Order: sequence, then structure tokens, then C-alpha cells
Amino acid sequence: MDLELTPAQKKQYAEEGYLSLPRLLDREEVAKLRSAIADLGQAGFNLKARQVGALTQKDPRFLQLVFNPKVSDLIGQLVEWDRIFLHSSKVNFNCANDGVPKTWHQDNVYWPEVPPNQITMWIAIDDADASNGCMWVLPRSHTQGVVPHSQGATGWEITEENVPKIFPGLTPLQCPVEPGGALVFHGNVLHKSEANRSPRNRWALVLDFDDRKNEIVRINKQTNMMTQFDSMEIWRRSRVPEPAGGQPTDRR
Ligand SMILES: O=C(O)CCC(=O)C(=O)O
Repeated sequence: MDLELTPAQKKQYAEEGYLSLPRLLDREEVAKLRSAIADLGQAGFNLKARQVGALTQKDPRFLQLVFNPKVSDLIGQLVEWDRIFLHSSKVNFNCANDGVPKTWHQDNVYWPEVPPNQITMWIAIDDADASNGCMWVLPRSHTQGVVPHSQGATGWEITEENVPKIFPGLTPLQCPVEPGGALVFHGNVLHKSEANRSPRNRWALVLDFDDRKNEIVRINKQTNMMTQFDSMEIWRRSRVPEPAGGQPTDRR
């Protein structure tokens, strides 16, 4: 894929709040990530859970993904920030036959301490389509700021019936993508996925980025401990990351 976003793509992201990138990663890159996810199972993580987080701390192949220019440089083209910070990386398993839906929500509702400017990259590892729980977005919903959510079965949510009341006139869009395809969306864009009722798994990687200026400190109210974050600078305007991963290097 061409690493340089077109003016039309940047305009679409700014106006609609999301961008679909049908072939972000190639077959080899997807295969490597699929193995890394399968190896999480070998390491004792439950691949039937809804998700496993803090991936970059678990396997270097996930770290290489975030430093891949197709990821870090691409995010850098969409934001004005000087430094980009990865604050969360996870795999979402919408498992064959009994996947769990994730109801409508804005990601920024999860990061209330920071200005609401997170950006999310969602990468399909499997084919994601209407029958196995692909993503949906509500284009232009990022223009209203963070709206009140209620607590649902899988976290903060806005119920189906409230969507048209809060966002009148906006039309939901289903976003099927092939393996290696990605969606990038503003943290205020309303999005969801439906339950996987097909016999095919729908695995996806989710990377959350923020402006390095924002210090994200989230305390678990029960344990009074800081939640585990990836907490890592991945990109600077004056630098480019190394293609093979590792630490960013000077452009000069
Ligand atoms: O991967 C999914 O099914 C849902 C992703 C999502 O909305 C999230 O993780 O915030």
C-alpha cells in the first residue's frame, strides 16, 4: 500500500471521522501477526475471551507492528501532533458461533482524563463481514464531542434506540474488510460490532494512539492501581521509525 495518504483520504478522515484502508498489511504481515496471536494461546492466554490487552508487552511482533511505517507514519499523517504515543494495544476475538457484540460507543469515553483526541486503528486478521461481526461506524459522529454513555454488558454504550436521538440524521455504515484491511477512526466516532454468528472466527487488532502531551493515568477504582498501559512513544514529526521495529531513528 502507498504510505502517502491522498488529500482526499485526509479530507475524508477530517470530515467523516474515519478512513477505510482495505490493504494496509500484506499477507506475510497478517500471517506473522496471526501466529503471534496463536502463540498467546500457547502462553496461557484465553483465545476464547473477548480480548487480550497490552500486546506490545507480550510479544515483539506486536511491537514491530506499531513501529511499522504503515501504522506509525500513517497515523502521523492524520494528526497535527509532534509526538505520538501508543497507549493501548489489544486483540479482539469475536469468536466463531458465539462472539460477543460490542455495542455503540466512542473510544474517548474510556479516556476521560485527556482531551478527547484519541485515534484508533482497527486491523482485521480474519475476513470481517456482515455475518461474523465486522465493524460499523457512524460517519460524522465525531463532531459532537464525547456524549453521555450508560454502562452495558461490555462497557460503556449508547443503545441502538438512543443513536438517532443523539445523532439525528446520521446513517450507520457497515465496514467489511479482508485480512490486513484496517479502519482508522477518531476517538469520538461512534462504532460497534455485532455478535459473530458464523462458524468463522473474526480476530482483529486494535491500537489506540494519543498526543504525547497527554499524560494518561487511569486508576482502577477497586485496586487503586494504575491500569497497565503500553505507554510508549512511537513517532515524532522530526523522526521516522525503523521499518523493522525497535526505537525510532533520526531522519537527518
Ligand atoms: O473489535 C470489535 O469487535 C470491537 C472493537 C471496539 O469497538 C473496541 O475495541 O473499542
